[in-house]
Amino acid sequence: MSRHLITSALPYINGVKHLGNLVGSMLPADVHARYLRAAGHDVLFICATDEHGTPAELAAREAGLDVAQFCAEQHEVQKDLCQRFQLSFDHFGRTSRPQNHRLTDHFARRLKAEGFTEVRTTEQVYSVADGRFLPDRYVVGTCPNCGYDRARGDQCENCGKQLEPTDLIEPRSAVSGSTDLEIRSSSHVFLLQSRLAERIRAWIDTKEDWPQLTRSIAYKWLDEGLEDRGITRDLDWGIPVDPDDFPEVAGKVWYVWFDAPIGYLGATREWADDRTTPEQAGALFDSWWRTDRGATDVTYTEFMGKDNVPFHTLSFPATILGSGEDWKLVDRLKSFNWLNYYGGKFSTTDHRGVFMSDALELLPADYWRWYLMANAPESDDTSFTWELFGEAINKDLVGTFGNFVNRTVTQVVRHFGEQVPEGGEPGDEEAELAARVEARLTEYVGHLDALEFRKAAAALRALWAEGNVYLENREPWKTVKVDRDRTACTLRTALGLVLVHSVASSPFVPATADRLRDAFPDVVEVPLCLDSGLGAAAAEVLRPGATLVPPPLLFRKLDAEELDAWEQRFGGAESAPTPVPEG
Ligand code: B3M
Ligand code: ZN
Repeated sequence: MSRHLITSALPYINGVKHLGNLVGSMLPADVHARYLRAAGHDVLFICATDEHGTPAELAAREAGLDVAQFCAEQHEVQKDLCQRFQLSFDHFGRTSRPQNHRLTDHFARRLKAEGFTEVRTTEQVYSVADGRFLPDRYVVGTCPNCGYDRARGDQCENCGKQLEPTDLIEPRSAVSGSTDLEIRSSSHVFLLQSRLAERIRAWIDTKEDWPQLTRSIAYKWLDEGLEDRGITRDLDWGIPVDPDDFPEVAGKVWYVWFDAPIGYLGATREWADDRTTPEQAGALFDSWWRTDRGATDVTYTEFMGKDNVPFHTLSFPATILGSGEDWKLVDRLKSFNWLNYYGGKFSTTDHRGVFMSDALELLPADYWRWYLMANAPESDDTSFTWELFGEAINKDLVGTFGNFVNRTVTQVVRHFGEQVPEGGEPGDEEAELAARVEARLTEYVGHLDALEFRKAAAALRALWAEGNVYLENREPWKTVKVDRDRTACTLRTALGLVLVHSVASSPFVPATADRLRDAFPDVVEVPLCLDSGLGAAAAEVLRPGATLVPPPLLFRKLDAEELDAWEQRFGGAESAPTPVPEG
């Protein structure tokens, strides 16, 4: 048994997440957490809503709510959706909670003490009409490079050029549209990342097992020269800077990307505070995060979309390393490409694509979990289409998994009643099946260990298929007329495989797995470990005569009409935004 700390990128608070967000962080993190628990490990799985920054302020304003109230409501909305998707967080916290405030203050103070901060004066755009400084991306105007008239102050979306807000022609506020803008100077705390670059590079050099996608993004930034970053902002909403530590920037808040990753620790502290006494909470928290206080045996794995990689390979490690304290750094970092919707982006603002709330309105979580993970955008961007979705459900879940379970249970109940059939002795075919199941399980857990989710899903699908092959070879529906013992042995073996499936499938389709496990009330409490020996263990615990409670139909087939109707409702290929012309 080993100890595993798992975090998913923290979903931003400004609205319900779409399926692309889900498959790029929270869902694979959950599959990993469930796998490790099923394999008998000690797991702490942490997530939270990421609540600070300008997008939260603007979303609150649009909703006509005070930002704190908006965040409180949206936190509950997201928490509920996560539960309904069966995301098995040990804690789902909030970056706005006091625990995160305290830790953010702590890291800022440590960075200052170690000489990694500096207060600098910057020139920034101030909107007179809005009465506030505008972050770069909230200044819009015409791109000096290509003439696109909605370029943002940080980058032109059309030609890709990196910009400064002062480069824009006819700049205006994205908040109000006002052109009454001024350049004012403002002081900010800078994190001196340039001084930490060599330490970060040396640390990344040790991560030879990281996926290529992750490493190449990190090295690209290091090779371009890691720049010092402003880590405070002129906003009202955020974690206020402690004026005793940084009097020059009193009244400002920490930049959202400074406090958000600290939120992994903040949410862990919330978890510890919830479950033990104040005296013990600190030690419990430390045992997961402080390598000098018990966390040396913890493996820490992070999950995120590729756009978040620089923050997790460079900025957050800079915070950790610069603190001069022995905090845990990430051991394994799994990043994902984009899931697109018919080749175009899912868009929160245009409400393009399928969102977590929409999905659950249509079908139970397991349908989505399976489709998304079996087609996870690991090596490349992938596209959601209703056709592919229908195929994954109808072929894999209905045709392979559901069909095997259904045929087995139907035959058992029809010929032997609601119990594990007695009689007959396993022979060569059962031994061969057992060997194949063991090989499939070895392959499956190997891919799960390697965080290769598509390959793991393919191995699981192959394991499901073994059951159908076995039934077709043994033909219990025919043999029952001539050889009852042989049939009993076949169906008992098949039921053992159903029990195997209930454990093996639990990371991907947990609700279905639970329903299958409930079919065997006599062994529902018996621990079965998800490893290569699962097949033998299941056969061992499933004694002849044990009760079988026929499970309800596991999955229903999706027909062409409903898939068409959903495509109409959510938009298909024709809904892709027309690409903006190049250059
Ligand atoms: N909230 C993800 C995003 O909205 C961001 C992740 C934070 S992880 C510390 O892009
Ligand atoms: Zn441009």
